Amino acid sequence: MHGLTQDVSSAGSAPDMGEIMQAIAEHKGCGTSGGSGKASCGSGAGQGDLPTEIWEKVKNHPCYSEEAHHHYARMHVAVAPACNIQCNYCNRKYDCANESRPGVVSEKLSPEQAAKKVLAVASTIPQMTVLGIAGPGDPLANPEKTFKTFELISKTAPDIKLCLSTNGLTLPDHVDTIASYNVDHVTITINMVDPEIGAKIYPWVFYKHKRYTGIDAAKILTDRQLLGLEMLTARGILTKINSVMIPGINDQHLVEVNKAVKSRGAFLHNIMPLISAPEHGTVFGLNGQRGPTAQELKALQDSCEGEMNMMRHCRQCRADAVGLLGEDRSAEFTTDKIMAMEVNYDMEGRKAYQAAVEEERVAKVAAKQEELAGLAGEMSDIKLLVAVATKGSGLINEHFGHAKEFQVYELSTAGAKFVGHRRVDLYCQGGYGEEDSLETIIRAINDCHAVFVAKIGGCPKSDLLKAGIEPVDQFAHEFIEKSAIGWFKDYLAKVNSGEIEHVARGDAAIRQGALISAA
Ligand code: CLF
Ligand code: SF4
Repeated sequence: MHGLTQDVSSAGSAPDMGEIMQAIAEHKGCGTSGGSGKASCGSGAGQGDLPTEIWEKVKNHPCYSEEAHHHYARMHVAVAPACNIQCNYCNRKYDCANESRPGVVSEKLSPEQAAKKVLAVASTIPQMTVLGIAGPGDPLANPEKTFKTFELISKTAPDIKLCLSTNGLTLPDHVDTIASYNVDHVTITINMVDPEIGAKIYPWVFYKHKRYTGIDAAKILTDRQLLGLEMLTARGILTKINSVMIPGINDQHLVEVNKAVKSRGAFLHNIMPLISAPEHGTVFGLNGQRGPTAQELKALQDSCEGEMNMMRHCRQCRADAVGLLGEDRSAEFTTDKIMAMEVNYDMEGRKAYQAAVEEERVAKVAAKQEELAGLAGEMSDIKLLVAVATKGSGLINEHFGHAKEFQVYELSTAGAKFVGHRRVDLYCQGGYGEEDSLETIIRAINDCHAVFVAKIGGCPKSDLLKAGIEPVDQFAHEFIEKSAIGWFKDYLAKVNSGEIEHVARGDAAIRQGALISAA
């Protein structure tokens, strides 16, 4: 099984990995397919698209591989409370908003409690493959606690990958320690490479015992972030860049950020929407700074995709998140509960479970390829979005009324491509439909032509139809991409025969409310 010991050996041959990383940086290698010019890699890259060494690192990391996120889970432990900078989208009462949704408060742990929690979760959720430290402040502003936690976990659960997310200010000071703990996935939040723009995002940074403000602060931050990135690349550590898209401040500039990080060997770029509401108490929230719409976010991600791998499945997790992305089980693992839990760390059982997951994955890819072959020769410029209710495993296996989010796929003659997700309020609360939540759902998926569900009641069905969104329940419990491609073939046939007219949909809303629940 892919374990840390294997990663150790690859991290040990750092010069080779450095070369590979450089090759990734130089490659615009996303092969284009079909007439669409669509990039075929990105976080959706598969085994054939990546060097073996890289594939081994990403294949069961739910954030670094879009495909893996349907099958594998991550967990965070909230061991790092302090922070050394101030972001205008952050309120320190809550978790670090560079990796979490605003308004979330995680339960803080000591490194020892964190190690126990990891064992408890790994015993219960065999597909949990990655442990991340992402707050609630900045992990590298709390280096003792962060590295002590990694040390304990690498001893007791050596098959779990270690992952870290940072604002980057002190990153260059810790790169060697990061490498020595075999942490081979690091996220840096980079929102600008121009200090003038940075001064609008960061009021201050605290560096070498001194507080800096304005352009001076932003200049120090960007220099340290880019230096840290280069140092990680030289050591063969995979890096993901998170950027918060802030309309009117850094939205256009993020294209430049994308180029800067790509040229320094970043593996993946994750452009996340600013989520900003007055009740979060942040500078941006109180100033009325808006977040992007779904179309604005997708357009920016699309424009960067020709340059490098884009992540579109980020859920802006809380600092104590547990489970598949989009399915947070942190409430099952509170400190009281884990301290009372019997831990049975069954490495063999975990391996067997993950082997079964791999078989399911292979079957899914084969089903998609088979259906895709049926699209060969179709000539059409139509591209449209569909929403899917899923509980994971790449299946349409969620009831419309139970969905807390919908995954969004773009369909074209090139196939089905994951392009995002939309969080919604549960439509079914206690077994009956709530009108307000249905309106919220329609706003969230208003840019989609259809919604695929395992089941749906008559009432929401007719309201969706009135809104121009086709509810599709005929593919219940089947693979998402295979079903979506099959439906799209029928759609094209109906357009070609004149039975229906293809009409473009409007924009959709990204939910902006205070997201304080675990889900
Ligand atoms: Fe955690 Fe981040 Fe590692 Fe993933 S989350 S430290 S890279 S294991 Fe993932 Fe969550 Fe998005 Fe982060 S979905 S917020 S990108
Ligand atoms: Fe808040 Fe994270 Fe920014 Fe620190 S780095 S101010 S915790 S969002």
